[in-house]
Amino acid sequence: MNFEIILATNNKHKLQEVREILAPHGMTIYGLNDLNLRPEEVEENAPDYFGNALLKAEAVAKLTTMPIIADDSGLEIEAMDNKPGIHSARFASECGGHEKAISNILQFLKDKDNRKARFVCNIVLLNMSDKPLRFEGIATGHIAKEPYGEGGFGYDPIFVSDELKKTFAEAGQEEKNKASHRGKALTKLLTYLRINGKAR
Ligand code: ITT
Repeated sequence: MNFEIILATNNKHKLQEVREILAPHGMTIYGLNDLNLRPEEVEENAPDYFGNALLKAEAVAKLTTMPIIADDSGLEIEAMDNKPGIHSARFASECGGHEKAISNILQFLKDKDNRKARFVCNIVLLNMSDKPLRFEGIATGHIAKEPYGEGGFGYDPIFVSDELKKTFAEAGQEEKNKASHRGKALTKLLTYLRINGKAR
């Protein structure tokens, strides 16, 4: 039987990416809507990605004993003191959406030589062992001069991956999953689940 796990997110793009990566390994990934779970709203005010992912997973753990994963991620831009970082979602909503956030970033970086950036993802797994487990993935790259590509979501159109030599929005989903912060964190999670006989 497939190993069943819940992804504690309101972001349908994350759900799609996590499913694509984990489903081929004998896992069924449920979104909150699939199980009619309505966790309390979480204020993501922890000091780091792990803390925020844990808050999201714990809100769902109040409602079920099933294994839960949560993802907290962000875009760190060197010339912006590694911002927006853990506040990437907040930054986008304060700007009025990702499109506006992207144009603000491009404006800020206009005359900057250093365009280095990285995406960071922390996945937390709850209800599998006596303590929460953390899996981290990092994708390095730089910020493009303008947005490129139609795929992906969020900040993908301006993030040029070192590995892919193009933006995540120009990459196909499979390509992005191989090079992305989320893909790398989930590869570590998969290793753990395989060792424990929960994934192939
Ligand atoms: P949940 O908290 O419900 O999971 P969220 O979208 O609010 O959904 P985060 O708090 O982790 O997720 O915020 C992540 C921010 O970084 C948000 O603005 C995303 O659009 C962006 N982001 C994360 N992963 C990304 C990716 O793979 N490509 C582009 N942008 C990404």
